[in-house]
Amino acid sequence: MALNQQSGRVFDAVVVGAGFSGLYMLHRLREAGYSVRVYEAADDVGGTWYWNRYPGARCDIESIYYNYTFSKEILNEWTWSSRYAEQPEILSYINFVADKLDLRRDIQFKTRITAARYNEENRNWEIRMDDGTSVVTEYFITALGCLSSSNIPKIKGLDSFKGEMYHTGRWPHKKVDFSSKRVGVIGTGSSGIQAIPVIAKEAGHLTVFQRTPQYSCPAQNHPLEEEDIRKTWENYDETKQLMRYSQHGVPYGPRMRSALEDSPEERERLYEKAWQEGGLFTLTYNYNDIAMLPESNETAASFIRSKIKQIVHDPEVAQKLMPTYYYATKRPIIDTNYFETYNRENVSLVDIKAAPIMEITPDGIKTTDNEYELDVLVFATGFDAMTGPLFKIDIRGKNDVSLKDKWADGSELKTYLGLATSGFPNMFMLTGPQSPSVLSNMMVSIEQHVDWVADCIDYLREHHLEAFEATEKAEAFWSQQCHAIADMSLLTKTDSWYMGANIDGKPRGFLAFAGGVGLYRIICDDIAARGYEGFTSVLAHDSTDDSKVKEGFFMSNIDPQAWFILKQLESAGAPPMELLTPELARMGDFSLLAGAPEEVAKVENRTIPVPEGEIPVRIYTPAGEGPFPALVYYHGGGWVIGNLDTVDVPCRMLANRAGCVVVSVDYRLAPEHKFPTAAEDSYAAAKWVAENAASIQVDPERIAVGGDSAGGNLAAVVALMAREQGGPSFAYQMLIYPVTNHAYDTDSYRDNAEGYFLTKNTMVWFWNHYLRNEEDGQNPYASPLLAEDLSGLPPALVITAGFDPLRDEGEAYAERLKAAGVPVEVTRYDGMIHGFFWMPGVLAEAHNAINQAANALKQAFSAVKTI
Ligand code: NA7
Repeated sequence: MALNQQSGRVFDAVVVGAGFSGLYMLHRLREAGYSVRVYEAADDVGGTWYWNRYPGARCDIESIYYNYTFSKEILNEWTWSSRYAEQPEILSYINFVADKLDLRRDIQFKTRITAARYNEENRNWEIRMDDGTSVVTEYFITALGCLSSSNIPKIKGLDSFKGEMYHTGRWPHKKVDFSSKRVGVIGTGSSGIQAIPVIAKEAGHLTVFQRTPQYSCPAQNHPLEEEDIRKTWENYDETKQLMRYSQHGVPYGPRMRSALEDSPEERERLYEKAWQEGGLFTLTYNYNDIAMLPESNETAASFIRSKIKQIVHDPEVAQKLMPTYYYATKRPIIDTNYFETYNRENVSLVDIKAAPIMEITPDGIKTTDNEYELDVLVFATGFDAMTGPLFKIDIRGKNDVSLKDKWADGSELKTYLGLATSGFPNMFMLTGPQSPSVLSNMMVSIEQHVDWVADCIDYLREHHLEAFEATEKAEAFWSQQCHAIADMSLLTKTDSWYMGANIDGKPRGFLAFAGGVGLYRIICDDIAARGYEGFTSVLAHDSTDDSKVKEGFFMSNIDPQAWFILKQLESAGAPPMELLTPELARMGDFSLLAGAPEEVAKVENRTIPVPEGEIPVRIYTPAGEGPFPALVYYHGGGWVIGNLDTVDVPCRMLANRAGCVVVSVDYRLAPEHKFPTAAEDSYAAAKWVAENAASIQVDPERIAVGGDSAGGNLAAVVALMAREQGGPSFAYQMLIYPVTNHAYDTDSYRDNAEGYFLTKNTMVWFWNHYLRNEEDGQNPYASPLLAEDLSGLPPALVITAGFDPLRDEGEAYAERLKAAGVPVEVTRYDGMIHGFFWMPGVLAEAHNAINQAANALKQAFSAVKTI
């Protein structure tokens, strides 16, 4: 309160930084009628492109995609001169936009924000500037850029150097004259690799001090014709959509093929073609597993090493330039004549990993084995990325806790969506840590963040909500996803600035969301559509609504992990099943969700006879001495899709955990084989197990039937058939979210009609393929819930999922079984979605359900034994 009283003007929003993100944020909010002030330390707009003026600085994303897309007019009025624009041209573009939208009138330049403090009572922020003034704002928005805090390593003697010193990220506005001078460059990241060939042309002698050799591919930069640009944006909406829902923010993506699927010759041909074409993603996009599998990665890495060997004449120098880390686990680099530069007489390379820098002397650099006299020293040593710029401001949230203290330990860096963090209400971070930002085309990430924040602020105003804050639960969840996704790739296996590894003492941890900009957008949009789940807010003091706090993390109670998987499936772009042919629908591969198959003592594929033919089965036999009890298992998939592989993982787990033989049945599918084929095949398979028990080490007295979804339906139907058609008698029926009735009129159908995972339309599509006619739907062998009498059936386990159209019919069946005197254990997994039983690779609850089923089977089998 006291702080606020001393403050000057009051704004709806204060934005820090006038780079691409700050400028668009200003525009969006101003257009919506908010009062906004932007503060910028520099004396003009540009952000990254204002500061990084070093020779050779250019963008690594094709210029035609490295511009704002929010305005067609702006897009049409600007023409890029080359494939990869140089820094001066990008800065001109930013100036052009700032002029066009008249943005400067709301920007205060040459002003650095030193502190930002949240006032809990007034629910606003006090922002302090380096000129001693302060203002108050409801929303505090950081548009600081991810790479704006330049890193000059603390090398002994740094200040003693008599010559000129520069950092690429703080380059002077005047031209630096290298002619005839002895120049040293420390650092061979993107900046060093862009600057080195240009400096080499001018310098008397250039010495490059390299710590880690880098992979770099040619940019193959070339002038652009206006026609090229026009063509790109001819299909403006489509191109924009492609970029927005892509992995990296460009309108193309990787080929869906493993590098290991091609012959070495074919790989070589494709890599060579990519090398000639140039570009940031061209080489990696040949395959979709280069950043995932070490063996695939090595194919690309060794190709680039072979190129270095070809280009660099001196084999010793070439050897020093050979990188060994996993390719593309640092941001890939594209260059113009980088490796060729080492063939120049006036360039030498010093390996400072072999002989580290001891100190900087007044005359140059002293390494453990030599001294290098220098007139100019250039630091191309990168940035304290992502968190560095935030920590330069003393940001304090609730209870006066500073952001720096909150994230002091790397493992504690937690944000929700990279946009917000708990304890810091009404603060938004544009392209913050744990957003896709640095892994993408920044322009796509920036526009998405700005649009989301602007829409969010509109929503809060409309609903009279204040103190908008991420919950601890939400940020813990998000951070866990960020780590899990990064850990699935090779990204975390390399020391890089993505990991915070380039800064001494900086806690290690992957700093970005590696799931791609498409998935990220889907997630952010969904969270907004659900009323900003994962955030809390408080009703404004003047609101007439008497409920005080709007709560919410996943108010719907869906398990966040399950929800996350749904979003991933959505972003993979698979169309709803009902729009596909059965053949196409059967091609879906969900093996990642199932996880790695565990070892089972024996797994055997066989065919068994059924009426009019034969069908495959897979028999899993656990370790130990038989005869074993057995579970005859029917996979799900609406009688239309699914096979033995779909349920391979849970079948293995059940065999091991329940200590039983599992016979997984590949019954014939609809629509080729309509009702009652699947039911009859399933019954025949169960009879076969009973009749051939001895030959497969099974005790015929202890056989259970089970299945999930349509497989649950078949298990229930087989139990009915056995009761009515003379056996065999089963010890148990295990029904996992079973289909039990050809009807769509339950609450769970109403609540979950549009998904999650299984929709009403897909269920209708399944039933229509399965049944010959409406009458079949009334047949208890299709709809066991309609059977007149359920007495005398085997004891049952019924598992249902909270977010599943089939929930109520499964539970209704359990109730009817109970009413008929059948012992039933029924469990609803509240936050779960249909299909979760075969997703142990990604869902903890799948493990719980499989363990529960295995225990129930064990008990049922032992009950039979003791009778
Ligand atoms: P980078 O990619 O962080 O590169 C910095 C370079 O400086 C890299 O070669 C580092 O070697 C080297 N470095 C850093 N600290 C030291 C010390 N103490 N001694 C010697 N060498 C050091 O920064 P850039 O500016 O090139 O690029 C940043 C991003 O801008 C880039 O990824 C694109 O997204 C655009 P190391 O590899 O750490 O051994």
